Order: sequence, then structure tokens, then C-alpha cells
Amino acid sequence: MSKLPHMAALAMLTAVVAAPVLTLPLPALAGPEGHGNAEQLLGQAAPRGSGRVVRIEMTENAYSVQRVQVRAGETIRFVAVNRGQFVHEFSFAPAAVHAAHRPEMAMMMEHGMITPDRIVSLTMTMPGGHRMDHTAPNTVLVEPGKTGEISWRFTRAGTIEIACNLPGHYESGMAAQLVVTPR
Ligand SMILES: [Cu+2]
Repeated sequence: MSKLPHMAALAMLTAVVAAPVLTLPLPALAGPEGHGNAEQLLGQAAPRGSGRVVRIEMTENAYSVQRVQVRAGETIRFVAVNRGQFVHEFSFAPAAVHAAHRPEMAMMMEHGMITPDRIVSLTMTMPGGHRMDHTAPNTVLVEPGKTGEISWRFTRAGTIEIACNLPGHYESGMAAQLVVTPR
């Protein structure tokens, strides 16, 4: 990946940014690719509000469930309630996709898009025109006291991971298994 001119500008603006973040290839920094594709996500988004409700509470730093099991062919309406003091993410993807997403989340916090207890903006245009965003259909950021939801139609069997990728949260155990059994 070539060094892009705006990355230099970015580095000057944010002297405190950790060096590893700046070495990320550009496509990993934003866009739905950073959150996985339909095959990896075992299905696709369904109309908002549709599906069987699976309710999950979020606190520091844990989900109220360790494992969610659904069946291929089902539409699930995940309702993620934040009962904690800080912003939490409800998102599902293969573990490797989450891992790739975590540096992006750290960068969003470093740039003030997200503070520990507030979502300032889900999109941001960087010097040079590169956009950072957190608007993929398989993830929702939820402020304290609020509820986020995702309706998803599962079409393939598999096991992926529910994770909060805010800095330090996954590392302290904010993850659960999402198992999709065959039809
Ligand atoms: Cu969290």
C-alpha cells in the first residue's frame, strides 16, 4: 500500500495518534469492507423492525449472553440495550473481521468521533477527502441508556462472533458467540 499524501497531513494534525494506526492500508480504515461481506456475515440486512426479537443487554464490559443461537432461514431482530455508563458496540462478524475493525474504532475515538460516553458523529471526512464511517449494517453503536437494533436475515450456517470493538472492551471480555444452525 502506497503512502498517501493525506496521511502525512493526518499525522501532523494528530501528533498523539499511535504509529501503528497510521501504517494501516487505506481500505481497512473505512467502509463496509471493514465490517465483512454477506458470505462472512451469514446473511444480509432485513427491513428495520422485522424478525424474532433477541434482546441483549450491554454493560462494562460484557453482553448479557455468552452465546446466541439462531437457525438459517430465520430473520432476527437484535435489540441491544445499553445499561452501562459508556458507549458500547453491538456487531457481529468473523473474529478476524472484528480484529481488523478495532484499529479503526481506536482511530475514530482519537479523532473525537466517539467519546467514552457519547457518539459525536458516525462519519468524518479527513484531510485529503478520505471518509471514516461507522455506518455498516451489521454494527450499531449505542450510547448509555439507549437501545440499538439490527434486523438480519440469516441464510447460511456458521459460527461468528458478537463483539464490542471500542478500545479495551473486547479485550476485557465484551464478546459472545453467534451460532447459526442449518435449516
Ligand atoms: Cu463496549
